[in-house]
Amino acid sequence: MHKVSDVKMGQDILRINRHIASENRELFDRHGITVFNVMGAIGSGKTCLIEHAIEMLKGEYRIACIAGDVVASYDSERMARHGVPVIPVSTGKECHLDAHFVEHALEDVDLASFDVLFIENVGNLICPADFDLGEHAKVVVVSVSEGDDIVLKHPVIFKTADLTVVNKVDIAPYVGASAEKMHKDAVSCGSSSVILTSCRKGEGLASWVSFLRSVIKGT
Ligand SMILES: Nc1nc2c(ncn2[C@@H]2O[C@H](COP(=O)(O)OP(=O)(O)OP(=O)(O)O)[C@@H](O)[C@H]2O)c(=O)[nH]1
Ligand SMILES: [Mg+2]
Repeated sequence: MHKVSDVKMGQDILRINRHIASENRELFDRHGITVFNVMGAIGSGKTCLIEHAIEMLKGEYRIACIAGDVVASYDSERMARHGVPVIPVSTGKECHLDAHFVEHALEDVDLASFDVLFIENVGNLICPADFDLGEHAKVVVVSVSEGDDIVLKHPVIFKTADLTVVNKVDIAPYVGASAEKMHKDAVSCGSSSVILTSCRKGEGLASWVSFLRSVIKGT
């Protein structure tokens, strides 16, 4: 027979995570590194947006990436093709990164060798919202192909977002989705700022980079 007791696991895990995240943030600040936590739906375009960001910013800043995924090698290879160091973090079965994963990923890395760190989180609109990684800005990416009710179905993550990116607007007419509705919904959920993009057509990428620059200069 098992004894049933009242163990509040979730609370402890989140408290410990907040503690490690604040240590990560102190470390980043000490080294002058600006960190972006790029969260969002599976296949919404997180890696594509990071690849564009690397191309547009690598002349000005030294960039590094953490590619977090259940199997991280695919995205890390894509990022590395742009000539930046990438640390793959394969979570196995975990559906989000936590601050401890990030702490370990950076153990053997020279923190003086880069100024900007992109962390691609595992594709998921639920659990990543609970786990601070020590970043300076949270970005949430969705695309029109998830359906234009996706934002209202996952309000918590959009509430935490410093920026929501509604991507793949080029295919909105073909999937019967309204990118404008998604924009309005993200604002109503509390997202600080929202942009519409198409990585395929290059639309909105200037706004994407201008958001990144504003965070980098503000930290
Ligand atoms: N039509 C269209 N396709 C896009 C756009 N952005 C990305 N894609 C395609 O969507 C697919 C997924 O893009 P990724 O960048 O891998 O998406 P992701 O969010 O990183 O995916 P996961 O890491 O697997 O969750 C790829 O085939 C991209 O080429 C876009 O703006 N328009
Ligand atoms: Mg990806």
